[in-house]
Amino acid sequence: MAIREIITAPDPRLKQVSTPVERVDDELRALMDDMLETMYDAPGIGLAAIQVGVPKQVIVMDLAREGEEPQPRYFVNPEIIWSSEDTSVYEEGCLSVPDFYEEVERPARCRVRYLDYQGEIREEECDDMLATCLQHEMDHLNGILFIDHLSRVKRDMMLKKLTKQKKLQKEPA
Ligand code: GNR
Ligand code: NI
Repeated sequence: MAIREIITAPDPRLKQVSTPVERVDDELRALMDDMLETMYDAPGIGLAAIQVGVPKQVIVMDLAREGEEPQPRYFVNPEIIWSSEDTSVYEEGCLSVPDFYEEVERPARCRVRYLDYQGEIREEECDDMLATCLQHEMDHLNGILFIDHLSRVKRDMMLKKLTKQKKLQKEPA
């Protein structure tokens, strides 16, 4: 397993639309293992493959709280097959948008069909943090960041600060 570099905005790679996986094999499981390790190291509660530069429909997640048993989850080729009319609002963050947190409104519940770590087809009804995180990650697979759900003014201000931050990191002290 290896920790991979997480891409941060603004970066054109984060706008790519990810393509479906053809086969869940050992090579794909190695990617999922790396993604999980990268996510735990960050730390974060979810990660989409495009965040490490791989435009495949792969998501890893662990919503266990500190001190609880780890609960790694893997979603390959996820499809949301139903979303609730009622919505909920969560304060979201993103490893690709470091240090910014804003409230985002999304369907409160959804039903997802996906392939698991073994390549078995599964369906699950999601609510609460699982619904929010899954929709956040599915957005990544479509090249969308949580800041794309905010007003243009807020988004542009964040992108400007992120660009400035990147410049400062590149320049010698
Ligand atoms: O670690 C993360 N926390 C989080 C909090 C609220 C809503 C979504 C998330 S996902 C984020 C990790 C990440 O960037 N996944 O793409
Ligand atoms: Ni994210």
